Amino acid sequence: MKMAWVTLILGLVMVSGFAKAAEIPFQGESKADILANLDGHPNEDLIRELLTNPAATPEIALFEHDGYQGGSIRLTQSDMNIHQRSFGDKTSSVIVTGSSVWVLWNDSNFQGSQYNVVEGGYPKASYWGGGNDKVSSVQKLT
Ligand SMILES: [Ca+2]
Repeated sequence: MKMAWVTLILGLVMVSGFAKAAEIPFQGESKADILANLDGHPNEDLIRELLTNPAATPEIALFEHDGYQGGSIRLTQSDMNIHQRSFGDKTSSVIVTGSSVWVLWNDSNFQGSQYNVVEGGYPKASYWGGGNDKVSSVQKLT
């Protein structure tokens, strides 16, 4: 009986610990700063949707140019070769929505240099620590 209580309490501590770990603050450029510069932005509607009305499923949006400009692709799960979406070696900025952890890989098949990103706005490659026009695969960790 005592063991059952210990197990229950340990379980509760672990669950609350995981809940806390999931509450990572918005990283990179702040949401307020992104929204403040959106009027007339070529991807204004998409960015507003991502930031103010995100889908229930965590998502990563890759943009062709700095500042969330140019063409884009949106992923809700891993993609081991974004060259097949004609988006290989193009990513210059990224927005992640929802509580999730993603890895940006320089090579396809989740290989080469890797950079973790969580919910946030990354207006250029230096924000995630990688190089411009390098991402070839994207892995969703959680
Ligand atoms: Ca680019």
